[in-house]
Amino acid sequence: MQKGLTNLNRYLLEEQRKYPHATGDFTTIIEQIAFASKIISREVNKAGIVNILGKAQSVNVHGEDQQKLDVYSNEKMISAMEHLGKLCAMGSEECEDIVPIPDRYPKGKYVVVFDPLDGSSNIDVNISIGTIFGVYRAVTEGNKGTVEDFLQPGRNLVAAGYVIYGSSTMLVYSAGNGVSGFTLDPSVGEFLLSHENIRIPEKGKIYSFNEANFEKWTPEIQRYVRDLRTKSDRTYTGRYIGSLVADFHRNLLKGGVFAYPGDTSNPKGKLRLLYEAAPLAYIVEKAGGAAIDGINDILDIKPEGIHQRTPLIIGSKHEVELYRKYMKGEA
Ligand code: AHM
Ligand code: MG
Repeated sequence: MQKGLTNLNRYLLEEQRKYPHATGDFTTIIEQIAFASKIISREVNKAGIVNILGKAQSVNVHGEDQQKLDVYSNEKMISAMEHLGKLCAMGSEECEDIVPIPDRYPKGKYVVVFDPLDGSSNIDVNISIGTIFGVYRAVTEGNKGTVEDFLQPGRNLVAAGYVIYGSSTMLVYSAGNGVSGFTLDPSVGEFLLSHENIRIPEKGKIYSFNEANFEKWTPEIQRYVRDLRTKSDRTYTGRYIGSLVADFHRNLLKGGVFAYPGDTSNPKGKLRLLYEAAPLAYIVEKAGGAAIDGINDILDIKPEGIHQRTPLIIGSKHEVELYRKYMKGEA
């Protein structure tokens, strides 16, 4: 497909045509996620301005504004999708319980999970943040989604993606058939195909850990990081933004490993399996990389609760598989 001339909608329609039995339900869902993300992108840009000006005037606005932007993004995602008639429930990092579809709207066979605005504490310093999403087919009968529909391993995802609000806004997406990237052209308000068939390098040169937690890691993790620095056949460089989508996106394009392991304060790590780890694991595997919790593939883990946390080690196959070997005592 022609780069720069193919918009997301055309791409989705052409993909849909490859599956003669496709109903188009799925295309509609992704289109609406993209629509919500354009609105969020606009507000994130505005919030940046408000925060910078706020700071210059010594007005402490950021704490409250960030909070509001999380909530705003959550509302936009929900309102973009609840009326479609394609979903039976939604799950959001911002909501304690699953989000039902209001009675006034028809229901459908999919459920969507999302983190509406990840890394929002970075807004006031102009650092990229993002929206992460995943789509599952519901597994329970009836048209009211239940928690059971969300407690599926990531292997069952039918699509996943993220939007990064960076120097440009980009949507990266896969429905199983390769990973594609679309860049928002604000002059026409469209996501245009900019990155076809994204493949993560087999080996990378970047490692992304919050090394301030070093003393709280197990000896195996400490040894892995130490060996990357000193014993590896490659020269590594450390890059850590502290904004998952931005750290992940960079490593997806350049190669390397991002990790938020468990530590003595948070044995299960910080990141959420359903809204953050599984969708990004789906993307990375479709791009030729890997994602584990240390031992298990992230996509094989069946969540026990919708807000379950998991250690996340994700990126190029070489670095991720090496990490697994360290954890198993095989390296
Ligand atoms: P959030 O969901 O509250 O925004 O937190 C998630 C963020 C991720 O984007 C990032 O990878 C991580 O927290 C960074 O955590 P830390 O500051 O502990 O390194
Ligand atoms: Mg988050």
